[in-house]
Amino acid sequence: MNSLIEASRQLLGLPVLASKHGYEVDKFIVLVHWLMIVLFIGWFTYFVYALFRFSAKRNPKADHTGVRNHASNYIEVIVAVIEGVLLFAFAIPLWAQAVAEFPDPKTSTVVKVAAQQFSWNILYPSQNAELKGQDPVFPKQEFKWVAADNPFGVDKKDMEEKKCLQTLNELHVPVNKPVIVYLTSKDVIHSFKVIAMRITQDAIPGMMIPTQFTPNTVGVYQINCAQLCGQGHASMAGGRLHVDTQEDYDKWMASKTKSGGAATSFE
Ligand SMILES: [Cu+2]
Repeated sequence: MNSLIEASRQLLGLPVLASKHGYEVDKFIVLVHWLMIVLFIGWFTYFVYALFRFSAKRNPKADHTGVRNHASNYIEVIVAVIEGVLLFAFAIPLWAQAVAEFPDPKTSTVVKVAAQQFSWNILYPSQNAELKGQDPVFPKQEFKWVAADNPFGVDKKDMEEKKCLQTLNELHVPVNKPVIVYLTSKDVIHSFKVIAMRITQDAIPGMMIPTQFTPNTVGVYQINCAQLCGQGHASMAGGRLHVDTQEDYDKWMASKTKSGGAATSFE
């Protein structure tokens, strides 16, 4: 079964996969495609058959009785059963697993992401050494502090004291460690999509929605906006997820926060 799934992944040309749970998503995509292929071949064959069988030449007089057997009913029931199996045996368990295995923030890389027209703002929690291994601590935030140069509405002084890093379009995470992204938006509805991680989550103004994944391959991956959000929508594909080795990640973080506080960087 697994080699058949793998062969199908290759045949469908599914994109690069770099997260732990992603294979299960691919498996589901493959199964849905198999069903679609079978339906396509079935319908197309019937279409060609109908062109000849019911041509005006062969049937000069209309038949008002129509279909006399129940083949189409049986086929519909079979297709519905297969769709039910896909939903209850694959899709729902996949989702239930993602919810049940929500990682512990203490042992995860936790970031807040605020989407805006047309980029991704990323806020890291306090990098103070004494806080490592504890629940992430973010700077104080207020709606009234939100401004063009302060998308998270943070208290800048508090941010400096807590050594919190803010970046633009550049999300670094260490490999093989769960990542929790708390998503929101500053303006309209966006959608945070990292294809290589097989995650997509809407970013909605006024809400803070968590999404999670565990990257398992070092590399640089594109962050896309999957919700048409305005004229510059396409440029949101400029977001980059850097999956680093723990060593490289520590180096990057140190280089950004070494200035001793003012750890805000807008690149
Ligand atoms: Cu967008």
